[in-house]
Amino acid sequence: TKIVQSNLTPIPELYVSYESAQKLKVEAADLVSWDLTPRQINDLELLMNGGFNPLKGFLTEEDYDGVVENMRLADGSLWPMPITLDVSEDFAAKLEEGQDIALRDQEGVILATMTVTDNWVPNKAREAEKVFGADDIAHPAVNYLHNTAGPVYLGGPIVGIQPPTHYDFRARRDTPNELRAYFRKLGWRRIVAFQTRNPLHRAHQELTFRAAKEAQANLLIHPVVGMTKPGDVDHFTRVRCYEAVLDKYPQSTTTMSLLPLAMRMGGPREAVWHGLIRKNHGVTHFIVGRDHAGPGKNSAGEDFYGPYEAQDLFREYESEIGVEMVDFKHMVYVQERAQYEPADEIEEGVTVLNISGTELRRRLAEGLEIPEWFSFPEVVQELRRTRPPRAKQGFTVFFTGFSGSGKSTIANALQVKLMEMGGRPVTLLDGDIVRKNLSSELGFSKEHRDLNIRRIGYVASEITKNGGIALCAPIAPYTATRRAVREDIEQYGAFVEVHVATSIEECERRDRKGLYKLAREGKIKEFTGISDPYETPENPELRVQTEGVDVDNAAHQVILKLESMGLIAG
Ligand code: PPS
Repeated sequence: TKIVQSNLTPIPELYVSYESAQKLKVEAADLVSWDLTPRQINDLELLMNGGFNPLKGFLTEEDYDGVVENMRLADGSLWPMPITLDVSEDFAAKLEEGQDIALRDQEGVILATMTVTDNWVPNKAREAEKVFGADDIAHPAVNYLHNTAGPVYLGGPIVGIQPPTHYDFRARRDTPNELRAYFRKLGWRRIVAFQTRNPLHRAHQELTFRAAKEAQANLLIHPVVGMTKPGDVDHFTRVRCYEAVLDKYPQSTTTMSLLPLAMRMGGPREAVWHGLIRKNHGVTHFIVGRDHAGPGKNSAGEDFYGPYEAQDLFREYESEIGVEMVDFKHMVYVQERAQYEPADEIEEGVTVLNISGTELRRRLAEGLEIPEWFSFPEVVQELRRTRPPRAKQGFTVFFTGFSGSGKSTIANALQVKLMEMGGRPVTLLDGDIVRKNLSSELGFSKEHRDLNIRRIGYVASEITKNGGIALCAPIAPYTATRRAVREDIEQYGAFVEVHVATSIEECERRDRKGLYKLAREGKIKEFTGISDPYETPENPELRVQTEGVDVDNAAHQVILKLESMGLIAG
Protein backbone atom coordinates (compact mmCIF):
# COMPACT_ATOMS: atom_id res chain seq x y z
CA THR A 1 0.00 0.00 0.00
CA LYS A 2 1.04 3.54 -0.70
CA ILE A 3 0.82 5.76 2.36
CA VAL A 4 0.31 9.40 1.59
CA GLN A 5 2.25 11.84 3.73
CA SER A 6 -0.55 13.48 5.63
CA ASN A 7 0.73 15.45 8.58
CA LEU A 8 1.77 18.48 6.57
CA THR A 9 -1.61 20.16 6.85
CA PRO A 10 -3.99 20.66 9.77
CA ILE A 11 -7.18 18.64 9.98
CA PRO A 12 -10.58 20.21 10.61
CA GLU A 13 -11.69 20.77 14.21
CA LEU A 14 -15.23 21.50 15.41
CA TYR A 15 -14.30 24.46 17.62
CA VAL A 16 -15.58 27.95 16.93
CA SER A 17 -13.35 30.98 17.39
CA TYR A 18 -12.63 32.25 20.89
CA GLU A 19 -14.96 35.26 20.41
CA SER A 20 -17.85 33.12 19.16
CA ALA A 21 -17.28 30.69 21.99
CA GLN A 22 -17.64 33.48 24.57
CA LYS A 23 -20.90 34.57 22.94
CA LEU A 24 -22.20 31.02 22.63
CA LYS A 25 -21.50 30.31 26.30
CA VAL A 26 -23.83 33.15 27.28
CA GLU A 27 -26.54 32.21 24.78
CA ALA A 28 -26.38 28.57 25.81
CA ALA A 29 -27.52 29.44 29.31
CA ASP A 30 -31.09 29.18 27.97
CA LEU A 31 -30.62 25.80 26.32
CA VAL A 32 -31.68 22.46 27.72
CA SER A 33 -28.53 20.84 29.14
CA TRP A 34 -27.21 17.32 29.00
CA ASP A 35 -24.58 16.43 31.62
CA LEU A 36 -22.11 14.24 29.80
CA THR A 37 -20.96 10.90 31.20
CA PRO A 38 -17.20 10.27 31.50
CA ARG A 39 -17.24 8.23 28.30
CA GLN A 40 -19.17 10.89 26.42
CA ILE A 41 -16.66 13.51 27.57
CA ASN A 42 -13.85 11.41 26.10
CA ASP A 43 -15.77 10.99 22.84
CA LEU A 44 -16.64 14.66 22.65
CA GLU A 45 -13.05 15.75 23.13
CA LEU A 46 -11.90 13.67 20.17
CA LEU A 47 -14.88 14.76 18.09
CA MET A 48 -14.07 18.41 18.69
CA ASN A 49 -10.31 18.25 18.20
CA GLY A 50 -10.49 16.23 14.99
CA GLY A 51 -9.35 12.93 16.50
CA PHE A 52 -12.57 11.40 15.16
CA ASN A 53 -12.42 13.19 11.80
CA PRO A 54 -14.52 12.90 9.56
CA LEU A 55 -17.27 12.82 12.20
CA LYS A 56 -18.95 16.20 12.75
CA GLY A 57 -20.96 15.22 15.78
CA PHE A 58 -22.59 12.27 17.51
CA LEU A 59 -23.85 9.81 14.89
CA THR A 60 -27.22 10.30 13.27
CA GLU A 61 -29.48 7.28 12.95
CA GLU A 62 -28.55 6.78 9.30
CA ASP A 63 -24.82 6.99 10.03
CA TYR A 64 -25.26 4.71 13.03
CA ASP A 65 -27.05 2.07 10.96
CA GLY A 66 -24.28 2.17 8.37
CA VAL A 67 -21.53 1.96 11.00
CA VAL A 68 -23.21 -0.93 12.79
CA GLU A 69 -24.01 -2.87 9.61
CA ASN A 70 -20.91 -2.36 7.50
CA MET A 71 -18.51 0.06 9.19
CA ARG A 72 -19.48 2.93 6.92
CA LEU A 73 -21.09 6.32 7.43
CA ALA A 74 -24.03 7.19 5.17
CA ASP A 75 -21.63 8.99 2.81
CA GLY A 76 -19.57 5.81 2.43
CA SER A 77 -16.55 6.73 4.52
CA LEU A 78 -14.98 4.08 6.66
CA TRP A 79 -15.91 4.32 10.36
CA PRO A 80 -16.08 1.17 12.47
CA MET A 81 -17.27 2.36 15.90
CA PRO A 82 -20.63 3.89 16.88
CA ILE A 83 -19.99 7.25 18.57
CA THR A 84 -23.37 7.84 20.11
CA LEU A 85 -24.90 10.21 22.63
CA ASP A 86 -26.94 7.91 24.85
CA VAL A 87 -29.47 9.61 27.11
CA SER A 88 -32.42 8.78 29.34
CA GLU A 89 -35.97 8.39 28.02
CA ASP A 90 -37.11 11.39 30.02
CA PHE A 91 -34.45 13.64 28.59
CA ALA A 92 -35.07 12.49 25.02
CA ALA A 93 -38.83 12.91 25.38
CA LYS A 94 -38.61 16.62 26.06
CA LEU A 95 -36.66 17.44 22.88
CA GLU A 96 -38.01 18.60 19.54
CA GLU A 97 -36.40 17.83 16.23
CA GLY A 98 -33.75 20.38 15.38
CA GLN A 99 -33.50 21.70 18.93
CA ASP A 100 -30.11 22.90 20.17
CA ILE A 101 -28.89 21.50 23.47
CA ALA A 102 -25.90 22.35 25.66
CA LEU A 103 -23.41 19.58 26.44
CA ARG A 104 -21.82 20.07 29.84
CA ASP A 105 -19.11 18.32 31.81
CA GLN A 106 -19.78 16.85 35.23
CA GLU A 107 -19.24 20.18 36.93
CA GLY A 108 -21.71 21.90 34.65
CA VAL A 109 -19.16 23.64 32.43
CA ILE A 110 -20.43 23.96 28.88
CA LEU A 111 -18.20 22.23 26.32
CA ALA A 112 -20.32 22.28 23.18
CA THR A 113 -23.76 22.70 21.73
CA MET A 114 -25.45 20.13 19.57
CA THR A 115 -28.34 20.39 17.16
CA VAL A 116 -30.47 17.32 17.77
CA THR A 117 -31.47 16.10 14.33
CA ASP A 118 -31.99 12.48 15.38
CA ASN A 119 -33.59 10.92 18.43
CA TRP A 120 -34.15 7.17 18.41
CA VAL A 121 -34.23 3.98 20.40
CA PRO A 122 -31.40 1.77 19.17
CA ASN A 123 -31.50 -1.98 18.86
CA LYS A 124 -28.75 -2.67 21.39
CA ALA A 125 -28.69 -6.42 20.82
CA ARG A 126 -27.99 -5.82 17.14
CA GLU A 127 -25.30 -3.25 17.97
CA ALA A 128 -23.64 -5.76 20.29
CA GLU A 129 -23.76 -8.56 17.71
CA LYS A 130 -22.53 -6.54 14.77
CA VAL A 131 -19.99 -4.27 16.41
CA PHE A 132 -18.59 -6.49 19.15
CA GLY A 133 -19.38 -9.88 17.68
CA ALA A 134 -21.67 -11.16 20.44
CA ASP A 135 -24.48 -9.97 22.67
CA ASP A 136 -22.63 -11.16 25.76
CA ILE A 137 -22.16 -8.90 28.79
CA ALA A 138 -18.82 -10.54 29.57
CA HIS A 139 -17.65 -8.07 26.90
CA PRO A 140 -17.01 -4.75 28.69
CA ALA A 141 -18.51 -2.64 25.90
CA VAL A 142 -21.60 -4.86 25.64
CA ASN A 143 -22.01 -4.68 29.38
CA TYR A 144 -21.67 -0.90 29.14
CA LEU A 145 -24.20 -0.82 26.32
CA HIS A 146 -26.85 -2.72 28.25
CA ASN A 147 -26.15 -1.69 31.83
CA THR A 148 -24.67 1.82 31.70
CA ALA A 149 -25.65 3.50 28.44
CA GLY A 150 -29.03 5.23 28.29
CA PRO A 151 -31.86 3.72 26.21
CA VAL A 152 -32.17 6.53 23.64
CA TYR A 153 -29.56 7.93 21.26
CA LEU A 154 -29.36 11.54 20.10
CA GLY A 155 -27.50 12.49 16.95
CA GLY A 156 -26.53 15.71 15.28
CA PRO A 157 -23.74 18.17 14.56
CA ILE A 158 -21.61 19.66 17.33
CA VAL A 159 -20.36 23.19 17.78
CA GLY A 160 -17.26 23.02 19.96
CA ILE A 161 -16.86 25.69 22.62
CA GLN A 162 -13.96 24.46 24.70
CA PRO A 163 -12.13 21.21 25.38
CA PRO A 164 -12.76 19.34 28.63
CA THR A 165 -10.39 20.53 31.34
CA HIS A 166 -7.55 18.26 32.40
CA TYR A 167 -5.43 19.06 35.41
CA ASP A 168 -3.13 16.08 35.03
CA PHE A 169 -0.12 15.75 32.70
CA ARG A 170 -1.12 18.81 30.69
CA ALA A 171 2.25 19.03 28.96
CA ARG A 172 1.85 15.46 27.72
CA ARG A 173 -1.52 15.98 26.04
CA ASP A 174 -1.72 16.96 22.38
CA THR A 175 -4.56 17.49 19.97
CA PRO A 176 -4.14 15.95 16.49
CA ASN A 177 -3.09 19.33 15.14
CA GLU A 178 -0.61 19.92 17.95
CA LEU A 179 1.00 16.56 17.21
CA ARG A 180 1.05 17.27 13.48
CA ALA A 181 2.72 20.61 14.15
CA TYR A 182 5.25 18.92 16.43
CA PHE A 183 6.13 16.35 13.78
CA ARG A 184 6.49 19.10 11.17
CA LYS A 185 8.69 21.12 13.47
CA LEU A 186 11.02 18.19 14.06
CA GLY A 187 10.96 17.18 10.42
CA TRP A 188 9.52 13.76 11.27
CA ARG A 189 7.98 12.31 8.10
CA ARG A 190 7.52 8.69 8.99
CA ILE A 191 6.05 8.08 12.41
CA VAL A 192 4.96 4.76 13.87
CA ALA A 193 2.45 4.93 16.71
CA PHE A 194 2.12 2.44 19.54
CA GLN A 195 -1.27 2.17 21.22
CA THR A 196 -1.29 0.95 24.80
CA ARG A 197 -3.41 0.77 27.95
CA ASN A 198 -0.83 -1.13 29.99
CA PRO A 199 2.47 -0.31 31.63
CA LEU A 200 5.39 -0.86 29.26
CA HIS A 201 7.93 -3.50 30.15
CA ARG A 202 11.21 -4.41 28.45
CA ALA A 203 9.54 -6.51 25.75
CA HIS A 204 7.34 -3.59 24.71
CA GLN A 205 10.29 -1.24 24.65
CA GLU A 206 12.18 -3.69 22.42
CA LEU A 207 9.32 -4.31 20.07
CA THR A 208 8.38 -0.67 19.65
CA PHE A 209 11.96 0.29 19.00
CA ARG A 210 12.34 -2.54 16.48
CA ALA A 211 9.09 -1.54 14.78
CA ALA A 212 10.41 1.98 14.40
CA LYS A 213 13.72 0.77 12.98
CA GLU A 214 11.97 -1.55 10.53
CA ALA A 215 9.64 1.17 9.34
CA GLN A 216 12.55 3.61 9.30
CA ALA A 217 10.33 5.84 11.32
CA ASN A 218 10.26 7.83 14.52
CA LEU A 219 8.21 6.43 17.33
CA LEU A 220 5.13 7.84 19.04
CA ILE A 221 4.13 6.13 22.27
CA HIS A 222 0.43 6.94 22.28
CA PRO A 223 -1.16 5.61 25.47
CA VAL A 224 -4.86 5.79 26.15
CA VAL A 225 -5.69 7.84 29.23
CA GLY A 226 -9.46 7.90 28.80
CA MET A 227 -11.66 4.97 29.80
CA THR A 228 -9.93 1.63 29.39
CA LYS A 229 -10.77 -1.88 30.49
CA PRO A 230 -12.20 -2.15 34.01
CA GLY A 231 -9.40 -3.33 36.30
CA ASP A 232 -6.55 -1.73 34.33
CA VAL A 233 -3.69 0.05 36.08
CA ASP A 234 -4.85 3.67 36.53
CA HIS A 235 -3.44 6.14 34.04
CA PHE A 236 -1.60 8.23 36.65
CA THR A 237 0.59 5.28 37.51
CA ARG A 238 0.95 4.28 33.89
CA VAL A 239 2.07 7.71 32.76
CA ARG A 240 4.77 7.77 35.45
CA CYS A 241 5.86 4.35 34.15
CA TYR A 242 5.86 5.55 30.52
CA GLU A 243 7.99 8.51 31.46
CA ALA A 244 10.56 6.16 32.94
CA VAL A 245 10.58 4.00 29.79
CA LEU A 246 10.89 7.01 27.51
CA ASP A 247 14.41 7.56 28.83
CA LYS A 248 15.41 4.11 27.52
CA TYR A 249 15.06 5.01 23.84
CA PRO A 250 17.88 6.68 21.93
CA GLN A 251 17.48 10.41 22.25
CA SER A 252 15.21 12.23 19.80
CA THR A 253 13.87 9.07 18.18
CA THR A 254 10.79 8.79 20.32
CA THR A 255 8.08 10.91 21.86
CA MET A 256 4.98 10.30 23.93
CA SER A 257 1.55 11.85 23.86
CA LEU A 258 -1.54 11.00 25.88
CA LEU A 259 -4.78 10.15 24.09
CA PRO A 260 -8.10 10.83 25.89
CA LEU A 261 -9.85 7.95 24.16
CA ALA A 262 -12.61 5.85 25.69
CA MET A 263 -11.71 2.36 24.49
CA ARG A 264 -14.40 -0.22 23.71
CA MET A 265 -12.15 -3.29 23.66
CA GLY A 266 -13.66 -4.06 20.28
CA GLY A 267 -10.76 -6.13 18.86
CA PRO A 268 -10.74 -6.02 15.04
CA ARG A 269 -13.10 -3.07 14.66
CA GLU A 270 -11.27 -1.25 17.39
CA ALA A 271 -7.94 -1.75 15.58
CA VAL A 272 -9.34 -0.11 12.44
CA TRP A 273 -10.75 2.70 14.57
CA HIS A 274 -7.39 3.17 16.30
CA GLY A 275 -5.76 3.40 12.87
CA LEU A 276 -8.14 6.13 11.74
CA ILE A 277 -7.60 8.04 14.98
CA ARG A 278 -3.82 7.81 14.59
CA LYS A 279 -4.06 8.91 10.98
CA ASN A 280 -5.81 12.01 12.25
CA HIS A 281 -2.95 12.52 14.69
CA GLY A 282 -0.51 12.64 11.81
CA VAL A 283 1.22 9.27 12.01
CA THR A 284 2.07 7.10 9.02
CA HIS A 285 2.45 3.69 10.65
CA PHE A 286 0.65 1.86 13.40
CA ILE A 287 1.61 -1.19 15.43
CA VAL A 288 -1.12 -3.84 15.65
CA GLY A 289 -0.40 -6.70 17.98
CA ARG A 290 -1.73 -10.09 18.78
CA ASP A 291 -5.25 -9.74 20.19
CA HIS A 292 -5.28 -5.96 19.72
CA ALA A 293 -7.76 -4.27 22.08
CA GLY A 294 -8.98 -7.69 23.19
CA PRO A 295 -11.83 -7.83 25.72
CA GLY A 296 -10.78 -11.09 27.39
CA LYS A 297 -12.95 -14.19 27.63
CA ASN A 298 -16.66 -14.47 26.84
CA SER A 299 -19.14 -16.03 29.24
CA ALA A 300 -18.36 -19.47 27.81
CA GLY A 301 -14.70 -18.93 28.72
CA GLU A 302 -13.53 -18.51 25.13
CA ASP A 303 -11.78 -15.59 23.44
CA PHE A 304 -14.15 -13.15 21.75
CA TYR A 305 -11.84 -12.78 18.75
CA GLY A 306 -9.12 -14.79 17.08
CA PRO A 307 -5.58 -13.63 17.98
CA TYR A 308 -4.87 -12.21 14.52
CA GLU A 309 -8.38 -11.07 13.53
CA ALA A 310 -7.48 -7.46 14.29
CA GLN A 311 -4.42 -7.60 12.05
CA ASP A 312 -6.47 -9.23 9.26
CA LEU A 313 -9.20 -6.62 9.35
CA PHE A 314 -6.68 -3.80 9.52
CA ARG A 315 -4.82 -5.19 6.52
CA GLU A 316 -8.06 -5.39 4.55
CA TYR A 317 -8.73 -1.67 5.10
CA GLU A 318 -5.14 -0.48 5.29
CA SER A 319 -5.15 1.76 2.23
CA GLU A 320 -8.46 3.34 3.17
CA ILE A 321 -7.24 3.97 6.72
CA GLY A 322 -4.18 5.59 5.20
CA VAL A 323 -1.83 4.24 7.83
CA GLU A 324 0.52 1.32 7.27
CA MET A 325 0.29 -1.55 9.71
CA VAL A 326 3.41 -2.77 11.44
CA ASP A 327 2.55 -6.13 12.84
CA PHE A 328 3.60 -6.78 16.35
CA LYS A 329 6.60 -9.04 16.70
CA HIS A 330 6.14 -11.26 19.69
CA MET A 331 9.37 -10.61 21.61
CA VAL A 332 10.76 -13.10 24.08
CA TYR A 333 13.77 -13.07 26.36
CA VAL A 334 16.58 -15.50 25.50
CA GLN A 335 18.45 -16.31 28.66
CA GLU A 336 21.66 -17.56 26.98
CA ARG A 337 22.08 -14.32 25.10
CA ALA A 338 20.53 -12.05 27.74
CA GLN A 339 18.42 -10.20 25.22
CA TYR A 340 14.99 -9.96 23.64
CA GLU A 341 14.48 -11.52 20.21
CA PRO A 342 11.44 -12.08 18.00
CA ALA A 343 9.91 -15.44 18.93
CA ASP A 344 9.83 -16.59 15.30
CA GLU A 345 13.58 -16.10 14.84
CA ILE A 346 14.74 -18.28 17.70
CA GLU A 347 16.38 -21.66 17.16
CA GLU A 348 15.42 -24.71 19.18
CA GLY A 349 17.14 -25.51 22.41
CA VAL A 350 17.59 -22.03 23.86
CA THR A 351 15.98 -21.00 27.13
CA VAL A 352 13.13 -18.59 26.68
CA LEU A 353 11.93 -16.73 29.78
CA ASN A 354 8.52 -15.17 30.12
CA ILE A 355 6.30 -13.66 32.80
CA SER A 356 2.65 -13.43 31.85
CA GLY A 357 0.39 -10.56 32.86
CA THR A 358 -1.33 -12.82 35.36
CA GLU A 359 2.01 -13.89 36.84
CA LEU A 360 3.12 -10.26 37.10
CA ARG A 361 -0.06 -9.33 38.97
CA ARG A 362 0.47 -12.31 41.26
CA ARG A 363 4.04 -11.24 42.06
CA LEU A 364 2.96 -7.68 42.73
CA ALA A 365 0.06 -8.89 44.85
CA GLU A 366 2.31 -11.11 46.90
CA GLY A 367 5.27 -8.76 47.03
CA LEU A 368 7.55 -11.20 45.15
CA GLU A 369 10.61 -10.45 43.05
CA ILE A 370 10.21 -9.06 39.52
CA PRO A 371 13.44 -9.59 37.58
CA GLU A 372 15.24 -6.84 35.72
CA TRP A 373 15.19 -8.74 32.46
CA PHE A 374 11.41 -8.47 32.58
CA SER A 375 10.88 -4.86 33.50
CA PHE A 376 12.78 -1.68 34.29
CA PRO A 377 13.32 -1.14 38.03
CA GLU A 378 11.75 2.33 37.79
CA VAL A 379 8.57 0.80 36.34
CA VAL A 380 8.42 -1.93 38.96
CA GLN A 381 8.87 0.66 41.69
CA GLU A 382 5.93 2.71 40.39
CA LEU A 383 3.74 -0.39 40.16
CA ARG A 384 4.62 -1.42 43.70
CA ARG A 385 3.73 2.03 44.99
CA THR A 386 0.26 1.72 43.46
CA ARG A 387 -0.24 -1.97 44.06
CA PRO A 388 1.05 -2.86 47.49
CA PRO A 389 0.82 -6.57 48.27
CA ARG A 390 -2.74 -7.77 48.69
CA ALA A 391 -2.36 -8.32 52.40
CA LYS A 392 -1.90 -4.54 52.71
CA GLN A 393 -4.66 -3.46 50.30
CA GLY A 394 -8.23 -2.67 51.14
CA PHE A 395 -10.98 -5.10 50.11
CA THR A 396 -14.72 -5.65 50.28
CA VAL A 397 -16.63 -8.72 51.39
CA PHE A 398 -20.11 -8.57 49.91
CA PHE A 399 -22.66 -10.94 51.45
CA THR A 400 -25.83 -11.58 49.50
CA GLY A 401 -28.82 -13.79 50.27
CA PHE A 402 -32.43 -13.81 51.41
CA SER A 403 -33.71 -11.86 54.38
CA GLY A 404 -32.96 -13.92 57.47
CA SER A 405 -30.37 -16.05 55.67
CA GLY A 406 -27.73 -15.15 58.22
CA LYS A 407 -25.81 -12.49 56.31
CA SER A 408 -25.63 -9.98 59.16
CA THR A 409 -24.83 -12.56 61.78
CA ILE A 410 -21.91 -13.96 59.78
CA ALA A 411 -20.73 -10.46 58.84
CA ASN A 412 -20.75 -9.46 62.51
CA ALA A 413 -18.70 -12.49 63.50
CA LEU A 414 -16.31 -11.84 60.64
CA GLN A 415 -15.89 -8.23 61.69
CA VAL A 416 -14.85 -9.27 65.17
CA LYS A 417 -12.40 -11.86 63.83
CA LEU A 418 -10.82 -9.30 61.52
CA MET A 419 -10.54 -6.76 64.31
CA GLU A 420 -8.87 -9.36 66.46
CA MET A 421 -6.22 -9.74 63.74
CA GLY A 422 -5.78 -5.96 63.44
CA GLY A 423 -3.92 -3.98 60.79
CA ARG A 424 -6.79 -2.48 58.81
CA PRO A 425 -9.95 -0.66 59.88
CA VAL A 426 -13.17 -2.62 59.33
CA THR A 427 -16.57 -1.12 58.51
CA LEU A 428 -19.78 -3.12 58.54
CA LEU A 429 -22.43 -1.92 56.09
CA ASP A 430 -25.30 -4.08 57.21
CA GLY A 431 -28.55 -4.04 55.22
CA ASP A 432 -30.68 -2.80 58.09
CA ILE A 433 -28.12 -0.23 59.30
CA VAL A 434 -27.70 1.18 55.80
CA ARG A 435 -31.43 1.46 55.39
CA LYS A 436 -31.66 3.44 58.61
CA ASN A 437 -28.86 5.83 57.73
CA LEU A 438 -27.78 6.03 54.07
CA SER A 439 -31.05 4.96 52.45
CA SER A 440 -33.81 5.88 54.86
CA GLU A 441 -36.05 7.29 52.12
CA LEU A 442 -35.93 4.16 49.95
CA GLY A 443 -38.45 1.34 49.57
CA PHE A 444 -38.14 -2.06 47.90
CA SER A 445 -38.92 -1.46 44.22
CA LYS A 446 -36.22 -2.64 41.81
CA GLU A 447 -35.18 0.95 41.30
CA HIS A 448 -34.88 1.65 45.01
CA ARG A 449 -33.09 -1.60 45.76
CA ASP A 450 -30.59 -0.80 43.00
CA LEU A 451 -30.03 2.68 44.37
CA ASN A 452 -29.51 1.26 47.82
CA ILE A 453 -26.95 -1.27 46.58
CA ARG A 454 -25.11 1.31 44.47
CA ARG A 455 -24.81 3.53 47.53
CA ILE A 456 -23.42 0.67 49.57
CA GLY A 457 -21.06 -0.08 46.69
CA TYR A 458 -19.92 3.51 46.59
CA VAL A 459 -19.11 3.64 50.27
CA ALA A 460 -17.40 0.25 50.10
CA SER A 461 -15.31 1.34 47.13
CA GLU A 462 -14.11 4.42 49.03
CA ILE A 463 -13.23 2.29 52.05
CA THR A 464 -11.42 -0.20 49.82
CA LYS A 465 -9.56 2.56 48.01
CA ASN A 466 -8.33 3.94 51.29
CA GLY A 467 -6.98 0.61 52.45
CA GLY A 468 -9.80 -0.47 54.77
CA ILE A 469 -12.05 -3.50 54.88
CA ALA A 470 -15.74 -3.08 54.03
CA LEU A 471 -18.21 -5.79 54.97
CA CYS A 472 -21.56 -5.41 53.20
CA ALA A 473 -24.62 -7.46 54.04
CA PRO A 474 -27.63 -6.46 51.95
CA ILE A 475 -30.00 -8.82 50.12
CA ALA A 476 -28.78 -7.41 46.76
CA PRO A 477 -31.13 -9.52 44.65
CA TYR A 478 -30.02 -8.42 41.17
CA THR A 479 -27.00 -9.86 39.33
CA ALA A 480 -26.36 -6.80 37.18
CA THR A 481 -26.30 -4.51 40.21
CA ARG A 482 -23.94 -6.79 42.11
CA ARG A 483 -21.73 -6.83 39.05
CA ALA A 484 -21.72 -3.04 38.84
CA VAL A 485 -20.67 -2.84 42.48
CA ARG A 486 -17.94 -5.38 41.81
CA GLU A 487 -16.62 -3.17 39.02
CA ASP A 488 -16.66 -0.09 41.24
CA ILE A 489 -14.65 -1.89 43.88
CA GLU A 490 -12.24 -3.92 41.76
CA GLN A 491 -10.63 -0.69 40.60
CA TYR A 492 -9.23 -0.41 44.11
CA GLY A 493 -9.01 -3.83 45.65
CA ALA A 494 -10.56 -7.26 45.87
CA PHE A 495 -14.30 -7.88 45.82
CA VAL A 496 -15.26 -11.07 47.58
CA GLU A 497 -18.84 -12.07 46.89
CA VAL A 498 -20.22 -14.44 49.50
CA HIS A 499 -23.55 -16.07 48.76
CA VAL A 500 -25.25 -17.00 52.00
CA ALA A 501 -27.17 -19.85 50.43
CA THR A 502 -29.86 -20.51 53.03
CA SER A 503 -32.93 -21.69 51.14
CA ILE A 504 -36.06 -19.60 51.11
CA GLU A 505 -37.92 -22.45 52.87
CA GLU A 506 -35.40 -22.42 55.74
CA CYS A 507 -35.48 -18.62 56.02
CA GLU A 508 -39.26 -18.74 56.20
CA ARG A 509 -39.15 -21.54 58.76
CA ARG A 510 -36.78 -19.47 60.95
CA ASP A 511 -38.64 -16.22 60.30
CA ARG A 512 -36.52 -14.36 62.87
CA LYS A 513 -38.22 -11.02 62.40
CA GLY A 514 -41.70 -12.33 61.62
CA LEU A 515 -41.49 -10.69 58.21
CA TYR A 516 -42.18 -13.84 56.16
CA LYS A 517 -45.48 -14.28 57.92
CA LEU A 518 -46.45 -10.70 57.10
CA ALA A 519 -45.26 -11.19 53.52
CA ARG A 520 -47.42 -14.32 53.14
CA GLU A 521 -50.39 -12.39 54.45
CA GLY A 522 -49.70 -9.71 51.86
CA LYS A 523 -49.01 -7.14 54.59
CA ILE A 524 -45.51 -6.57 53.23
CA LYS A 525 -45.35 -6.18 49.48
CA GLU A 526 -42.41 -6.93 47.17
CA PHE A 527 -40.84 -9.29 49.68
CA THR A 528 -37.74 -11.01 48.37
CA GLY A 529 -38.29 -14.70 47.72
CA ILE A 530 -42.03 -14.47 48.36
CA SER A 531 -43.34 -11.77 46.04
CA ASP A 532 -40.10 -10.35 44.61
CA PRO A 533 -37.20 -11.95 42.69
CA TYR A 534 -33.80 -13.07 43.93
CA GLU A 535 -31.22 -13.85 41.24
CA THR A 536 -28.87 -16.46 42.68
CA PRO A 537 -25.17 -15.58 42.21
CA GLU A 538 -23.64 -17.93 39.66
CA ASN A 539 -19.95 -17.52 40.43
CA PRO A 540 -19.51 -16.07 43.91
CA GLU A 541 -16.04 -16.27 45.44
CA LEU A 542 -17.65 -18.31 48.21
CA ARG A 543 -20.99 -19.95 48.87
CA VAL A 544 -21.77 -20.75 52.49
CA GLN A 545 -24.48 -23.07 53.67
CA THR A 546 -25.94 -22.23 57.05
CA GLU A 547 -28.15 -25.22 57.68
CA GLY A 548 -26.36 -27.35 60.28
CA VAL A 549 -23.37 -24.98 60.37
CA ASP A 550 -22.76 -22.60 63.25
CA VAL A 551 -22.00 -18.93 62.76
CA ASP A 552 -18.42 -19.21 63.96
CA ASN A 553 -17.72 -21.86 61.37
CA ALA A 554 -19.39 -19.88 58.57
CA ALA A 555 -17.30 -16.81 59.44
CA HIS A 556 -14.22 -19.01 59.56
CA GLN A 557 -14.92 -20.23 56.02
CA VAL A 558 -14.78 -16.62 54.90
CA ILE A 559 -11.48 -16.10 56.77
CA LEU A 560 -10.01 -19.13 55.01
CA LYS A 561 -11.16 -17.75 51.67
CA LEU A 562 -9.55 -14.38 52.43
CA GLU A 563 -6.32 -16.13 53.36
CA SER A 564 -6.31 -18.19 50.18
CA MET A 565 -6.80 -14.99 48.19
CA GLY A 566 -3.81 -13.44 49.95
CA LEU A 567 -5.96 -10.73 51.49
CA ILE A 568 -4.90 -11.52 55.01
CA ALA A 569 -1.48 -12.78 55.89
CA GLY A 570 -1.71 -16.48 56.80
S1 PPS B 1 -31.94 -4.78 49.12
O1 PPS B 1 -32.84 -5.50 48.23
O2 PPS B 1 -30.60 -5.34 49.08
O3 PPS B 1 -31.95 -3.33 48.89
O4 PPS B 1 -32.50 -5.04 50.59
P1 PPS B 1 -31.79 -4.62 51.97
O5 PPS B 1 -31.33 -3.23 51.93
O6 PPS B 1 -30.77 -5.66 52.31
O7 PPS B 1 -32.96 -4.68 52.99
C1 PPS B 1 -33.44 -5.87 53.41
C2 PPS B 1 -33.98 -5.74 54.84
O8 PPS B 1 -35.17 -4.99 54.84
C3 PPS B 1 -36.24 -5.73 55.45
N1 PPS B 1 -37.36 -5.71 54.49
C4 PPS B 1 -37.42 -6.33 53.29
N2 PPS B 1 -36.59 -7.19 52.64
C5 PPS B 1 -36.95 -7.64 51.44
N3 PPS B 1 -38.09 -7.31 50.80
C6 PPS B 1 -38.96 -6.46 51.40
N4 PPS B 1 -40.09 -6.11 50.78
C7 PPS B 1 -38.63 -5.93 52.68
N5 PPS B 1 -39.25 -5.08 53.53
C8 PPS B 1 -38.46 -4.95 54.61
C9 PPS B 1 -35.71 -7.06 55.82
O9 PPS B 1 -35.67 -7.09 57.21
C10 PPS B 1 -34.29 -7.12 55.30
O10 PPS B 1 -33.34 -7.38 56.32
P2 PPS B 1 -32.38 -8.66 56.35
O11 PPS B 1 -31.23 -8.27 57.22
O12 PPS B 1 -31.91 -8.98 54.96
O13 PPS B 1 -33.21 -9.74 56.94
